[in-house]
Amino acid sequence: MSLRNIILHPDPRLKKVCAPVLSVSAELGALAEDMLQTMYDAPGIGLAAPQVGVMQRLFVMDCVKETDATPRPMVLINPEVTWHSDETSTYEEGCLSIPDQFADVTRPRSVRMAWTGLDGKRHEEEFDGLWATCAQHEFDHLNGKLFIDYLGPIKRQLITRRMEKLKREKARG
Ligand code: K2U
Ligand code: ZN
Repeated sequence: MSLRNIILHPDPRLKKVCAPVLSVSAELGALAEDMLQTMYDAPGIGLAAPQVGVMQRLFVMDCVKETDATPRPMVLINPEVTWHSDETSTYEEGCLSIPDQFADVTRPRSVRMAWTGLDGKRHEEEFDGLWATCAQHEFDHLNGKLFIDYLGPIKRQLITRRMEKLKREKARG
C-alpha cells in the first residue's frame, strides 16, 4: 500500500472522460487499496481514480462519519446511475482536488447505482443523504466534471484563480 499524490485543479486529467475498467485484476485491487488509504489519510469520504492520475472508471467512498461506527469502505468499478429521485438536496461540497474551497451544490437526493465490485460481481444499491451526494460527486469525476462546474462563471473563475495561485506557491516550495 502506498499513499498516492492527489492532483490539484486546474489539471487536464481532471477534465477527461475516463476509460472503462477492462478487467478486475490484483493490480486494480492494489490501486483501490491505495485510493482508500489516500482518502482516509486526506481525510475525505470519497476519491476517484482520475484524482490520483489513473484515467479509469472507478472510485472509492466511505461516508460513515461516526468515529465509533464500523467503516464501510466501498470500491465501485464501472459505475452506472440506474435511477435518481426527482427530489433534490443541497449540500456544501468540497473536493480533495480543490482544497479549502466550498460551495452549495444541488443534486438528486437519492440515486441508484450499479457497479462491478472487486469480487467481479455486479452490485446495485440505492444511496441517500451524504452517500448519494458523495457517489454523484465521484461519478462526476469519472466524466471530467467538478463540483465547481455547477457554479456560476464568476465563482468558478474565482476558485480556479485561487487554485492557480496555490499551485504557483507550491511550485516555489
Ligand atoms: O472527490 C473528492 O474530492 C472527495 C470529496 C467527496 C465529497 C465532496 C463533497 C460532498 C461529499 C463528498 C471529499 O471527501 S471532500 C471532504 C469531505 C469530507 C466530509 C464531508 C464532505 C466532504
Ligand atoms: Zn472531488
